[in-house]
Amino acid sequence: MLARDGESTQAARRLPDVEELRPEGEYNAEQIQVLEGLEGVRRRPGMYIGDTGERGLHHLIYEVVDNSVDEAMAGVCNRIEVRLQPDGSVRVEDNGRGIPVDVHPKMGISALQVVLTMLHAGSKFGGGAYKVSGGLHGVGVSVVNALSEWLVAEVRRDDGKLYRQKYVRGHAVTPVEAAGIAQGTGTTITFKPDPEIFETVEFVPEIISRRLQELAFLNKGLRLTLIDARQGEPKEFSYYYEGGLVSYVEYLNRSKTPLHKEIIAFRRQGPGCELEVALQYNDGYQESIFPYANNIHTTEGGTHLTGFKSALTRVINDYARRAGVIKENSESLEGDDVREGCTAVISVKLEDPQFEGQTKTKLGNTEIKGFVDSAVGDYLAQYFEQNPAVAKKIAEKAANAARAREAARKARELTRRKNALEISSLPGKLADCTWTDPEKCEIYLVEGDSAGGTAKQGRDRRFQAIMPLRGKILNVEKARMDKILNNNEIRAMITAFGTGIEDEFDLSKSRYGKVIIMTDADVDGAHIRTLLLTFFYRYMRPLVENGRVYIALPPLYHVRKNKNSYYAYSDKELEDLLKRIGRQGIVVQRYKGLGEMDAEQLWETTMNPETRTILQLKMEDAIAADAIFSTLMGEQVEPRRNFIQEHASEVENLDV
Ligand code: 0RA
Repeated sequence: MLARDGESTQAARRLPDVEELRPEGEYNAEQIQVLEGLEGVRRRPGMYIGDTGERGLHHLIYEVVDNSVDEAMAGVCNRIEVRLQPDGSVRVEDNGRGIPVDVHPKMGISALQVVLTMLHAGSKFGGGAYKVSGGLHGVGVSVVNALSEWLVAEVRRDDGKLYRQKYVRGHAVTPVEAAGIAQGTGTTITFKPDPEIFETVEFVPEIISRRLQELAFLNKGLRLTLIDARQGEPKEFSYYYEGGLVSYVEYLNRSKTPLHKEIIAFRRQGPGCELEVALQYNDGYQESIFPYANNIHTTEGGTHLTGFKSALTRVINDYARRAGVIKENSESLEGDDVREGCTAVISVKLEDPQFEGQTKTKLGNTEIKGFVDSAVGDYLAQYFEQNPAVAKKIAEKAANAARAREAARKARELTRRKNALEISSLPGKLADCTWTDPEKCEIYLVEGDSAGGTAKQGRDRRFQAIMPLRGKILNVEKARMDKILNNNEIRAMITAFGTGIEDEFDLSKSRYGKVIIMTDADVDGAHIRTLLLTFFYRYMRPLVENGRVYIALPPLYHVRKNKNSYYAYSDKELEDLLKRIGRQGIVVQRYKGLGEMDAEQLWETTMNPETRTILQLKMEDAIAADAIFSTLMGEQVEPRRNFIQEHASEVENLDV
C-alpha cells in the first residue's frame, strides 16, 4: 500500500517529490541537506528527541501536537485529537489552517513536503506564518517523519480539497495528491513509530493525557482529546478549560485550603511577547510555582520566574510595611517568606524564545525579566489596594513565615553546634558500611528496630549501611522548617547522608550512591514510604531527580515444597509459581512484615544486588508528583481518601 506510486496520473496537481528532483542521479544542494538531515535524525535520534526510550517515543506525539497548538496560538484552531490505533500508529488531527501544499518557490517542491522533510522547517518558512511557536526542541514534524516506519499526512485546505502524501522512514513514497473533498480545514498526521529506532513502541495513555491536560490549561478554549482505540471499547480523555491558568491554579490547589477565595489573575501584552499569570495562596508551607515559556514547563526557571519573584517580594514588602504588618524598622520579608503557600502559574509566549540550561528548560531572554517584574508589580499593587483583606492575609502569612525561618535558623545553628561537640557525629542507630566510596555504597532505611536488626545481620557490611526508622516519620507537608529540623528521624537521615537539605543540599557530599527504602508490604509500610518520599521530594529533590532513591521489594510469599524454598513478589507470581511446581505438599507463608524473615532470607530476597529487585523512583513529571504528594499528605482528608481509593495500586507501587 505504501509502495512508491510511480504510475500516478494526478498530472494536474502532481507535485515533484525528492526522488524526482534528482537529475541523473544527482541531488541538488538543498536536497542533499534534506536527505542528510533526516538520515542524521535516524542515525542520532537522541540528539533530536532526547532518547529512544519511553520518553522519546512520547515526544513524537508532543512534536506533532505542538504544531497543532501553534495553530491554536495563532487563533485558527480550537480542537486537537490524538488517537492511538490498533496497529500501533497514532493519528493527530487538528482543525487549523492545514499545512500549505503549494509549491515552495525556493525548493521547487510542495510546502507540505518541505515541512515533512526539512529539519526546523516546521513554522519558520514562508516568512513568519505565525508569531509564537511552542515545542521543546522545535525540530518539527520532519523528525517524527524520519523516525516513523510510515507516516501519512492529510491536509484539508480552504480550496475545499483534501491532499494526501505518504512516507516511509522519512522518504516520500507518493506525491502530494488531491485525494478528495474537504469539510473545513485542518491537518491529520498519522504515523507509526519505527521499532528499529525505539526500544519500546508502547504508548502510555496516562503520559499523553497529562501533557494534553497541561496544554489545555495553558491554552484556554482549546479542546484536546486523547482516544485510546488500541483494543476493546475506545477510551476517551478530553480536556478543555474556559478558565485557562485560573483553572490550572484551581486544580493545583484542589486538595488545599485557599487563603483567599478569588484566584488573582491577569494578562499583559508586551513587545514580542504575552504574559499570563494566575496565583492563589493556600494555608500550607510549600511554594508551587510553575513557570512556562511557549507552553514548555521551564523547570530550570529563567528570566520570567526571576521577574515574577522579584515583583512578588517587593509588592508584599511594601504592603506589609504600609499596613503595619511588619514594623517600620524591622527586617524585610525574604523571597521564601512571601512564597510560602503560594501556588502560581506564569506563562509567557514569545516570538524568539532562548532556552538555556542543562535540559534546555531555562528561559534566557533578558528583556523578559523586567517586563514580567513591572507587569506583575503593577497588577499586584493595584489588586492589593482594591482587596485589602486579601492583601493583609497574604502579608501576615509571609510575616509568620519569616518568624518561623528565624526559629529554624536557630534550630540549625543548634544542630551544627551539637555536631561540632559530638565528634563522631553519625547517628547512633546507623550501622554504617566500611567502604567509603559513595558510588559503591548504599543505605537501607528500614521500618522498625526489629527488621533493622535483621537487616544489620543479613547485609553485606562492606557497602550496605542500615538505618532503622522508628515509628511514623514526620509529615513534612504539614510542618515548618523549625519542626522538621527538630525531628529525630529526619535529623538522623540528614547527618547520615551528609548532604544537607534544601538550598544547602549538595549531592556531591552524599555518602551513599543509593538510598533504599525498605518497608513492610502493608498499609503502614506504604504510608511510611510515602512520608519518606515526600521528605526527599520537598527537601532533597536532587536526590530524586538524579535517580538515587529506590524502593526495596520484599517478597509477599514464601513457598516451601520438600526441601526447596521459593519466593513470590506478587499474587500473580504466586499463581504462576504454583502452576509450575504443583500444589501438592506445599506450604505457603504470606509475609506480613519484614520481621518474619530471618537474616539470610532477607539478604537473599531483598538485599543481595545479584538477586533483589529494587524500584528506582523517577520524577518524570513535577505536576503529577506535586499533586500526589499534596493530595496524599495535605490537610484535607476527603481528597486524600478519594485518591487512595482511586489509586490504591499505584500507592503500592509509587512511580512519581
Ligand atoms: C506551516 C505553515 C502554516 C501551517 C503549518 C505549517 C501547520 C503545520 C502543522 C502540523 C500539524 N498541524 C499543522 N497545522 C499547520 C501556515 C498555514 C497558512 O498560512 O495557510
